[in-house]
Amino acid sequence: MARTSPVVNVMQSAARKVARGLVRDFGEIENLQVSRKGPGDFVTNADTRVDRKLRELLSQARPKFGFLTEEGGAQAGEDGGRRWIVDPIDGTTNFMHGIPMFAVSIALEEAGNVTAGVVYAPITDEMFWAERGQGAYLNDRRLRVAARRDLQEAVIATGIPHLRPEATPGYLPELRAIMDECAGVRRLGSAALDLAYVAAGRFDGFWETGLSPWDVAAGLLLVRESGGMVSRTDGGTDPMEKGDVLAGNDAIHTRMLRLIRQARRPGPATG
Ligand code: 2AM
Ligand code: CA
Repeated sequence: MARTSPVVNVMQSAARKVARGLVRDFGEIENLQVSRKGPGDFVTNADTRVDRKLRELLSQARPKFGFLTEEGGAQAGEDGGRRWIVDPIDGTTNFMHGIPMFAVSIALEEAGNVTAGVVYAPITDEMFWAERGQGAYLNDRRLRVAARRDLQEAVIATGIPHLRPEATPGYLPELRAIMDECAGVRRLGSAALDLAYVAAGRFDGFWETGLSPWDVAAGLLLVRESGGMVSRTDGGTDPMEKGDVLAGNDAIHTRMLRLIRQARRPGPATG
């Protein structure tokens, strides 16, 4: 049986509390889908409400910690070394479209290192959580990344750039290189869940750029604590700071890194 520390209890309980409202809102969104106006404002309100509620719940439990949240930005705390990194709804576009792949992501950063993380998917009621040095879990079950070493058998998740035409020419060769070599590419639309699924061995690998720290802070710890490798897509060691993530078991990570590097290399001059 997995034993949660007091701080992880605080994180899980905050995530579950706000999730109850999110499940209700999600039901409402299914109705709003058919209205002409769509659920846009409703979702923006849900995002800010959950952000505020999480800050309230976490501050009650740990009054001195600071915050970095998607909706509220950075707030210094009395305890300068510790802060919560929070994404109230990761996968907002899915949420808005009535697609159930979204999650609440909460990480605790201490002296620049993420030491605890939870990614909670309200619709499937799956609590992914990890503590530095203590392993990663789905509910009570210990997680390990997938053992598959052959990319041909691997299912790889990615994030396709959207509304960033400047990113498209760089991304397409990477996608092509990976899709030509693996068993299938998936695009869930929530980086936090993508990383949780890598930790759980559902996905064998994941890459995406253009992310923010709150999208990946908890998920990166999940992958590390389930025995996986994480880096930037160029192999650099600060994926969270750059919002540039490559994750998988060591063999898949190495293979993907090589393919992405090759895809980025300028082609031979022609003409
Ligand atoms: P969100 O749902 O909280 O916006 C999907 O590719 C992933 O990218 C999701 O985790 C999504 O988080 C994130 N994302 C979407 N748009 C983004 C943007 N403009 N900047 C950073 N991250 C973004
Ligand atoms: Ca997000």
